[in-house]
Amino acid sequence: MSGDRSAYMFDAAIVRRPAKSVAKGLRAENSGDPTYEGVVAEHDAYIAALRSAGVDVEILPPLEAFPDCVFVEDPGLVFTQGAIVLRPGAESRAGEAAEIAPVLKEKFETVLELPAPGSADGGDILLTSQGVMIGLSNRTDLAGAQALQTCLSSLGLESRIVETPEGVLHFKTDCSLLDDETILVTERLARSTVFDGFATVIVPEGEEAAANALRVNDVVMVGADFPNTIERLDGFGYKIVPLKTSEIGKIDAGLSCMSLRWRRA
Ligand code: CIR
Repeated sequence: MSGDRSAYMFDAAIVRRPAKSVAKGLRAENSGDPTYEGVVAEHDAYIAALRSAGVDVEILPPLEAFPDCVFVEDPGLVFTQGAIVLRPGAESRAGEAAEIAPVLKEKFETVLELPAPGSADGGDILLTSQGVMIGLSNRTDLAGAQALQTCLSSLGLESRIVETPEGVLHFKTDCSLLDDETILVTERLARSTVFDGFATVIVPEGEEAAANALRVNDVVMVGADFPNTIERLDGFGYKIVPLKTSEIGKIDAGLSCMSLRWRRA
């Protein structure tokens, strides 16, 4: 990557308030609807944690027409070098791109739009100290991933296309950056060679959803319902901020998906 700075140092972020329609959010399996109040409480705690970690957070208004709009990570990508408006792979989320575009244009001098054809979700994109990884999934297809590589390269960012395990929503559902050398990853993703060249911490069995953690500056935000993962990371010396994710977890979400984060130039 352009690489003189850590991939987890952020001073700015965008979040979007949950819509009342969030109870209708997409999910692979139904374990009951999340409550609006519950999602709001989790979202409020998340914003507070970002702010305590030293990030300026701008809060966008909810979009009732888009039940999944709180997952603002998916329709866009942001870097110090510029932003990219993506094309979300789920039909019900496609319109979120047009909603995030003007926000990004206000904040970044360079804003690229993912050229057609293909789709790509921000949840499939992991920024590391060794470049950007683009996970192929049901939301990010090869055409979208290749188009994204062109955009990233014009921002001066190197990237490579990798596989997401079968049946997993997004690449980052199963992994997150812990520091410049280390990835938190599920056993099933660690079995591939994707993270050769990195150290890995494997998420304990039964806590796979904990893999979508979020390193921000000095802290690692981790789902509060995953005590074994928290203990493991604590043992490695990471400063953990546990955050409740049980409501958003019902609609297949974790911690990275609720913000777009970057370090200002
Ligand atoms: C969806 O299926 O699109 C939402 N219910 C969850 C999106 C989670 N996004 C993410 O992890 N980046």
